[in-house]
Amino acid sequence: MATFVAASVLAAATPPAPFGPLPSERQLKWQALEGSMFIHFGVNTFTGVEWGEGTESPGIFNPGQLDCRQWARVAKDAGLRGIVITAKHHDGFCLWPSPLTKHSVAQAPWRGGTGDVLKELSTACRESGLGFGVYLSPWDRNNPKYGSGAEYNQYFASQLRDVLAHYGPVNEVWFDGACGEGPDGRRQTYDWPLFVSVVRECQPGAVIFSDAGPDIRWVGNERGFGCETNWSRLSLNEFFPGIPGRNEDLCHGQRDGENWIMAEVDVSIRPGWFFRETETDKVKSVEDLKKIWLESVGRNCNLLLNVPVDRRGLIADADMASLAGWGTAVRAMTATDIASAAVLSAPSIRAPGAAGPFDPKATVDGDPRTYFATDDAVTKCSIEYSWPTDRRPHLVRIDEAVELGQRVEAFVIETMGANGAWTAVARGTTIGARRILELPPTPCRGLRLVIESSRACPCVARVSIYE
Ligand code: FUL
Repeated sequence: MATFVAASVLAAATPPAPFGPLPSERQLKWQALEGSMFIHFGVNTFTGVEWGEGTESPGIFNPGQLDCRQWARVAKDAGLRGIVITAKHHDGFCLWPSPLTKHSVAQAPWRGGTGDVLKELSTACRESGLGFGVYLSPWDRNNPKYGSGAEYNQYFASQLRDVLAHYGPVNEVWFDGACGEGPDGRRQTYDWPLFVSVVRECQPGAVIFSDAGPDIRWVGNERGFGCETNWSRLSLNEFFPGIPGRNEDLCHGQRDGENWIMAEVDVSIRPGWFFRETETDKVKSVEDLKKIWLESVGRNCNLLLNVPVDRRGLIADADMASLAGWGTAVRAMTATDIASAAVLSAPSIRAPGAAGPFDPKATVDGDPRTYFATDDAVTKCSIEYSWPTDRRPHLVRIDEAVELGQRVEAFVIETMGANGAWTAVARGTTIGARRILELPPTPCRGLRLVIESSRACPCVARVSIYE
């Protein structure tokens, strides 16, 4: 008999089988960053236009006080974990001394033509433990080869190699889908498979962003939100960079998409992507940034918050003030997690037992690799957190164990009042890497996560209940 019990517990303790497409190592690593800073900087900073024409003189680029360590400090204080810089925007001006063109910092008065923004920024990011990413626009309004077909594609591939080979680890490569006219009115057909292969060869750890992945996708808007129902899935064979008319799909993901593709929310702290003095009174407020955080990081997306550097080469005071206030606010909002001090229970546990690996404790142990799970056949379940005295949680965060795929489709957060009755206080559909929900400010003695619908047995890695 004893042998039989041990054997059946062992059998039931088998981990759940993966469901649907799964994230790669590089995707998992990137997802854990949650938020990064985007920096648009270049000749447009000095002309005030959004899309330079490629005819700007490198002579205008002279950010006399440029300090990448300031950028890194501001990003870090705001709680962001990486920086992605426009190494080259559509105007073709290169922020590094590219040997392949004369349209670069090497022709600028800045640092007497010996400056290299990518070198200074990659060093600052490494020193501060931030990820370092690059935006390299394939659309190049300066390069005479643009529009030539294979010749320009080879040129762009060499330029990519140049950027990816000389500045240490790059964690994100950002491809804009824009494909306009070159200096002589010609358009280019981009060789995406070639560009992707160069990134894989030079920086196998870097995720590649575009409307069509192959690692992470655009969220379909530049206003700072992900959709409430958001699958980290997309059938890549239906998409290409710059694809028109699919923004809804990009926002929601595709429930039955064949590839694992999480969304990134890119949004600017100012009305434009590049710095303009005239927009300094329109810098987003701490409240605006909090809303963006809840609706991006809190909706299974990573945030890429653009903070354009000014003509001095510094982040301006107004932007710094909003970012610092926002960082402080998010830290305060998430400082007190009362889930780990709660008494935990769940009516249905995979392989129940005193220290079962799939026990609800896994949701509060601070280890993203452990998770609560139910038996394979159980797709509705709940986990309850209770306290001996009244608590006032204002925010709940739930993470699925996405290394096993995305499963949950509908859930409710209920709280228990002093009279012992349960009331639904928040609802959601998908969870994914993380879902953060605000709660009404009513006291409660218990809170439970009720999963109403899941496509396979739920696997919950984390529940944080912030008071
Ligand atoms: C767009 C570009 O055309 C904008 O200038 C900006 O860089 C934005 C992030 O991507 O497609």
